[in-house]
Order: sequence, then C-alpha cells, then structure tokens
Amino acid sequence: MTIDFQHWPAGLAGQYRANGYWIDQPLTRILKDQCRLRPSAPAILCGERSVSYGELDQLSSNLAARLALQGLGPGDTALVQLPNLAEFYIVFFALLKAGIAPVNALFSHRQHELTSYVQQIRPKLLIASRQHELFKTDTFIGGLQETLEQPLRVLLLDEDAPETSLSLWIGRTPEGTVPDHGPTDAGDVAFFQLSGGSTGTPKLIPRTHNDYDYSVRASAEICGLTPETRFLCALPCGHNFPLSSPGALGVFHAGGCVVLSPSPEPLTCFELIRKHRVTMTGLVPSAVNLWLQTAPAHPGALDSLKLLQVGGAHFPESHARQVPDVLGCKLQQVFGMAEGLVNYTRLDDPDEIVFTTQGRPISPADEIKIVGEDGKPVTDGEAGRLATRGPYTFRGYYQSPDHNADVFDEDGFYFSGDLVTRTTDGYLRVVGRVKDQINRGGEKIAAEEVESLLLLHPDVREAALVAIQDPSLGEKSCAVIVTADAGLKPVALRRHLMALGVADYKLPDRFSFTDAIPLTAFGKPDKKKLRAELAQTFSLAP
Ligand code: J2J
Repeated sequence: MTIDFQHWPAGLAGQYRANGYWIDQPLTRILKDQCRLRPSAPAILCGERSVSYGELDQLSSNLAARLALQGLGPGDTALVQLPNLAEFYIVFFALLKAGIAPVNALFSHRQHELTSYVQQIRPKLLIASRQHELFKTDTFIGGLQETLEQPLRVLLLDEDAPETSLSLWIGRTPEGTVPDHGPTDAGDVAFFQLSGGSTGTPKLIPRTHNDYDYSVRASAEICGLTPETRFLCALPCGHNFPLSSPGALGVFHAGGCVVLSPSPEPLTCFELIRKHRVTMTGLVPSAVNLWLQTAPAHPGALDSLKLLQVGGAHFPESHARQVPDVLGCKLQQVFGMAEGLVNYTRLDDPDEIVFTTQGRPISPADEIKIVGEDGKPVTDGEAGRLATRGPYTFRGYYQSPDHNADVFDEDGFYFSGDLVTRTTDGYLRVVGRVKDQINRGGEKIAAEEVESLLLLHPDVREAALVAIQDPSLGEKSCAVIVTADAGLKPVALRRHLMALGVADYKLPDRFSFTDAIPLTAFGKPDKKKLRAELAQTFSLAP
C-alpha cells in the first residue's frame, strides 16, 4: 500500500538521481549512519535527559515494532501532536521505520486544525499529549473516532493507562516476531508537512524520503554542521525550518546534538545555551528582536553561539546589522517554505549580502522564475512573483486538485505567493506577498480560513482579515467586519472563534467594524485598500 501523491515527471526524477540528489534511501538512514559511527554520542538533550544515537535508535525501534504488531504499516497515516520533547524525534523515526506517514501538528493547534488534518489523512494512529487541553479527557478523541471508518489507535504522553501510554510503548521491546514492512520506498511519501496556507482549509504537503533527505544533506553542508554542532531547537520542532533547514535532521545527519527548548523565550534559551555550550540556533525575526533587547544585560551568555539563522518572516535590515555586535555571532538569513525551496546566505558571503538578502537556493537544480503581472519573467532587480521547481520542491498539495491548478503552472513550477527580487548573483530578496496570508511573527494565518469561521457567526455579514504592521511581531491581524448588529463586540467574536477551536495565534488581534468592505474591479475584497485604511486608523490611534 502506498499513499497517492503527485510525482515528479520521470525525466526530472532521472536527472535528480543521476546527479546524486536523490539517493534512494529512506530518511531512517540518518539514524542508521550515526548508530554505526557514534552510537553513544548524545543526539538529544531534553531537560535532564540525554538520549544517545543508540538509544534514539532503540526507542524508536521499540515503538515501530509495537505499531507493526498492531498491523500498522505502509499506506497508513498518523496524526501526531507533541511539544518540544525528545519523544517528538523518537516518534518521528519510529513512524518512518514502520512506514507510517505522520502529520506533525503544531502544539498550538486546536480542534479546528486537528479535525481538518484527520479529515484529510484518515489516520489509524493518534499520538498526542495529555498536557494539551484537547487531550485532558477522552471527549475529543471519541469525537474523532466517530468520523473514522476504522479504529483509531491512541498513544498519549503523560498517560496512566498502560494500553495508551506512549512512554510504555517506547520503553519496552516487544516480545515475539515482529513483521517488518517499513520504511516506505524512498520515492514514496515519508510524512506530510504543513502548509502556511492561504485557503479555507489547511493544506498538507506530501514529502518523500528522497526529496527531504536531499534538502537535509545539502543544508547541513551549507551550514557547516559537524559532530561538534550543538543546535538549540527553540521553534516548534515539527516546523520545516527547525526540522530540516538544516534543523534537527541536519544535525543528526552530521552527528551533532539537538538541545530542546520549550520556546524561543530569551532567558530560557540563554540558560540552555550557556549550560550546553550551544553553537547554533534558528529563530524567527520576532524572537531575534527579543534576544537583541535582552542580550546586553547578559554578557557572556551567548559565548558559545557561533551561528544564528533567521527566517520565516521579514527580517528588517536594521535588525540584521545588529546581530553580530549584539549577539556576538554570525548571521545567516533563511528564506524557506514547507513546500520545498529553501534559500540561505552562505557562511562566507560578504556582510552586505548577509544583511540585505534572504539568500540563494540550496541546489543548482532549483529552478527559479520571477514573473511580472503580465506573466513574463522580470529583469534582475525587478519585483515579481516567485515560482520554483526542483529536487525537493513538492508537485502538489495532498488531495487538492483545484488548488493545485491555481498554484502550479503547466511546467510544474510552484507559485509560492511571495514577491521577490533577484540580484545578478542569484540572491533573493522577499519584498512582499500576493497570497492572502498574514505572517504573524513567522506564524502563518490563511485569511480565508479565519474569514469563513467568522462568517459562521449569525451577526457577521461580511468579514475580511488583513495584516496590520506591528513593531514586535512584524504583522498582526485585523478582522474587518460588516454587521447589522450595532452592539456586536470583539469579545463576542473572539469567543465565537475560540468555541470553534481555532489556534490562538489565528484569533484576530484587532477588530474593525464598517458599513461595507471596499471591492476591487473584479468584485473581490480590496485588501490593499483595507490595509492602507487600517494603517491610517491604527497609526492615529493613541
Ligand atoms: C520573508 N518571508 C519569509 C524570510 C519564510 C526555512 C525557513 C523558513 C521556513 C518557513 C521554512 C522568509 N523572509 N526569510 O519552511 O525550511 C515566508 C514566505 C514563505 C513562507 C513559508 C524553512 N522565510 N518566509 O517559514 O512554510 O512567505 O516555512 O513563502 O512556514 O514564509 O512559510 P513556512
């Protein structure tokens, strides 16, 4: 059994293999290699725990074997929601070993997001934590089970019942003969990555072993990772950036060590960096701003830190320039996407490139097109829509033919929705966005998703979600609402969204009530005009 997804055309796939980008090995080879080379070296530091490569291999094999004994294997999917703990990687490798393809939901996701993922992948397995509000009781799980045709096996962290305790399943090697079906073929889906999205439902991105492994190997090389690398994972560990750019998988590939932090909060991270002599980390710009403000009061705290990667959202040049002086480390800008393409400034690039661009693609095989409003390529330096295809850029969202028709051209180039310019040396600058998305400190909010939830409120006639500038997060969201009820209050709408179980970061930061939403010549909400109007309103606000 395999999971259906949009493959690369045979010609390109042949080239990717011939050039050594695709090596036809499962992602589990990352762990296998390190178990051979350095089984007792620490792979993960998590609180007081240190997990060696040998242990990571053993624990993930325990879980994989138990899942196989339950009859789970290739073709099956899992919904996983774990916080930044060692179990995230144990589970990730276990599922790869067993050939089960997970969706790794963010810990901030609530029933709206999880239900949508379940509807799309129809999982046979749920792995989550009792610490999450949804799993404090079994009510939500029971509801999910009712929507599925087959039994949902559930494993929970911090669970007392032995039959559903993730820790027990991980901790003991099962007895008896274990069927060994997995991992899936290297050309098949290894797992699903989450799209930041611009549509009503969050879309899933099938990632194959071949494509993901290439991005990890190449990223590790670009970022100069070695067995001495100590990487602080402070962003949500399932996100594409801290997982693969080069992220934890890149660090494992190089034989280094991942230090887990529950969040990017500066004091927590500074303490971990000091304690574990962390050499590198990756942050979103809003977190870097906090670090820049906090670091001067903690001289020496970041002594071991050599490289700070910044990506996920616009990073102002004025902040970029402060990084080496204030934080005492090298800056690397990263412009990536869960759909594939990742750009890095290189470690030996001149300062001007590092401070003023978002890097260039990983691979010589990454094909980039930048097109103007007429659909024709722009000249270098001119802004246009970014389109790309390549050995680790996906070819279609999972089960989304209509949306795929909108975001891919006939040659298989994916339009990311970013507006970029390119220097003559091939470096990209992100200058804007055409997708209907708010980038709230690196967390992506699909406007349409929140708008359709707002429209479920009986007093909301029209709703438009737009970005407003924010000094700390870069952007926040404002919902512009047309209502017949003059007494409708933001608190009522916020409660309405919370009752629908949407993740907190998607709750509009502001509400603005109006008589009519301005329309473009095509009759669509004129968000550009709305943004300009709101900028005025909020800059005048006390
Ligand atoms: C401006 N916008 C950026 C940047 C991403 C590495 C790093 C980041 C992501 C990521 C990732 C940006 N400047 N430096 O997956 O592997 C915006 C763009 C892009 C979208 C993708 C990785 N870096 N962005 O952020 O899938 O709009 O991936 O299309 O979450 O974030 O978001 P996401």
